[in-house]
This record gives sequence, C-alpha cells and structure tokens, in this order.
Amino acid sequence: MTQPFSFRCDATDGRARTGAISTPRGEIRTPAFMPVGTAATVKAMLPESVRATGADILLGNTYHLMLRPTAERIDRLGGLHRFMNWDGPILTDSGGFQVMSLGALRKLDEDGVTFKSHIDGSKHRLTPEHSMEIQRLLGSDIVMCFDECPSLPADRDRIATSMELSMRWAARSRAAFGDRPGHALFGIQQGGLDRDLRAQSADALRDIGFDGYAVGGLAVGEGQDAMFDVLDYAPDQLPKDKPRYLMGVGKPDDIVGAVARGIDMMDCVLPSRSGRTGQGWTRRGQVNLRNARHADDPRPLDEACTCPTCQGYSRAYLHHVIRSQEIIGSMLLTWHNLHYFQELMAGMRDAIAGATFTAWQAGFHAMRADGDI
Ligand code: PRF
Ligand code: ZN
Repeated sequence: MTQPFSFRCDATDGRARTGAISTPRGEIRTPAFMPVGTAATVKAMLPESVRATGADILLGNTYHLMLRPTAERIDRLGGLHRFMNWDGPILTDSGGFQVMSLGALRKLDEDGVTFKSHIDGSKHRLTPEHSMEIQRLLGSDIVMCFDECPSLPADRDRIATSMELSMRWAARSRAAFGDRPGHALFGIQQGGLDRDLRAQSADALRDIGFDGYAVGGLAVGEGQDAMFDVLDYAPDQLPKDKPRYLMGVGKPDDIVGAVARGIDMMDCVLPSRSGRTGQGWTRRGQVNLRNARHADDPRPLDEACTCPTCQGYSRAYLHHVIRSQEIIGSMLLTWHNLHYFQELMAGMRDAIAGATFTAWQAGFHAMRADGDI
C-alpha cells in the first residue's frame, strides 16, 4: 500500500531530480513551484485559474490567517481548502519568518515570539505549539516547523544562537504536531552562510525526523552568488529520500540554479506580486508593461506563450489597463506570470527525466541573453 504522504524520485540528472510527492489531496510534481496565497487567496486569481496555470499546490500563511479571519473561524467553516475553494494540497508557513519581518513590532524569547498585528496593533504570541495548533485548524497538508530566520548579514554568534533556538523549536514542533496520517511536517534548516552551522542544523533535524526538509534562511539579502554557494552543499546535508524545499525563492534564474543543485520545491510572491505592478516574466527576460514603448504594440507579451493573456491581449492593452490601474491588469499579468513559472518547472521536469538538463539550462540562459524583448 502506498503511504498517505510519500515522496518518490523518478530520475536524476546531475544533482537535479524529478519525481512526485503523493498526498491524499493529489500529487505534487517535483520540482514544484508553489504560488503564494497568503491571505487565503492568490491575489487576482480564481483558484481554478491557478490550477489551470499548472500549479499542484499553494502556500498559505499562519501569520496572516491567525490575525484575519483567524484559524478558529476557518476551522468552523470547514478548513482552509473549503474556505478558499482550493481542493489541492496546501503548505502553510509557520509564522516565524513573517513575524520577523515586523522588525520593531516583535519580541523574541526562548518560548516564542510576542508581536503586534500589522493590521490593528493588537498583541499576539506565537510559540511552536501554537503554530502547530493553528496549522492544524487550517487543515494544512504540509505544516512547517516554527523557526527563526535572521536577516543577513549577521555575525556567526548571532547565526549560531538563532539556529540552535530554531532546532529546539523544531523538536517542540515535532512533539506538538504528533502523529497525523496524511499530513506532513517539514523541518527547516538554518545556519546562514556557514557550512558547519548548516551541517549541525541538518543533523539536528535528521535526528528529530521529518517528512521533508526546507532550506531556510536564504534569499534574505545575501545575493545570488552567496545563495548558490550554500546550495552547493546544503541540499546534500539533508536526507536524500525526502523532499527538499527552498523557502521564498525566487526569480527564474534563482529557481533554475536551485533545481540544478537538488531542490524539489520552491515558493515566491514574485510572479503574483510583480504582476500587479506591471512586470511580465518571459522566456526572454522581464518586461515592464508600464513602459511607454508598449503603448502602440499589438503583439502579445510573449508570442510563444499559450496562456489566456497572450492568446487574447496585446502589450498595448496590458499597458493601458496597468497604467489605468484597472483590476484586469493585475489579473492578466498574474495569470501570465504564474503560467510562465509553471512552464519553467514543467520544462525542467521533462529535461531531468530525459537526462537533457544541462542542455536545457544552456538554452534557458541563451534565450535570456537575447536582448530586446
Ligand atoms: N523560515 C520560514 N519561512 C521562510 C523562510 C525561513 O527561513 C524564508 C527564507 N527565505 C522564507 N520563508 N519559516
Ligand atoms: Zn502568456
């Protein structure tokens, strides 16, 4: 019998790998990109449209949902899947990272974090136990450990102390999560840019035992070169037989570089958030549709793209609706961007399966060097 939650690797090419995570709510093809649905919506998209772009799984946020509309209300209404009308798998982040970005509005101690809501200034507290409870009430399929993610640069002592705290919180998260068949708990590796601290963190997580392992603490200001340096060893420090998730990454070239280094899952607000400001992401690079040069351009954003936006609308129209702040501008660009990110993942999955990933990567970079888009 297959496990209610399991990971299989179908093929590898270099360090890149492709396979699938099986969950009771469906399969997640890997490498996977998870659109971000922070407040129980992928902004400007219907869930069925998100699905049509090729997404197998969404990300939701403990921090935002606990404040509004609250986890208890979502639970009473049948859980997050029913609430937002998405029946596929949902991964929820634990809140630690989002609280950290509040800066002065938070206070950290051994037991957890006290913080003030960005919505109304009300006081709240998150601990590993409380984060597990909220993610259970939401009905999350993949629950993330409660951790602390220091911003970089930071000195080694600060990174070490924080990583050790995150590992104690990981053990408490594991104990509080308990045994929930069909639901998964992922550990989060920390340790900044320090190979030794990353190894200590990976060992601590492996000893506790998780259903998957995230590389946390990256894409926090260190730059792509430094991030890739860490990704040259971090995935190999984590168990081979479990999914590896790089949190909060990234731009298309970050994603490709991460997959080449053994990452199976990623999430980022980039395709949705930048879509709402008029940025289009294509095979040939980034296009700012606000730019006046598009005002009379009858061509689609990307002639080779099969998304509904590129099938029906010109750059001139996109330029007009974005400049006019029409809602459809956000809808059209978010759809195109999510479609492009999912096509990117599908292209990588096929290339890894066909053992042509190196050539695929060369093609990806060559296409982008092309110049005028
Ligand atoms: N921890 C958690 N969520 C995250 C991160 C982390 O380190 C990151 C780092 N890029 C993004 N989201 N819990
Ligand atoms: Zn398109």
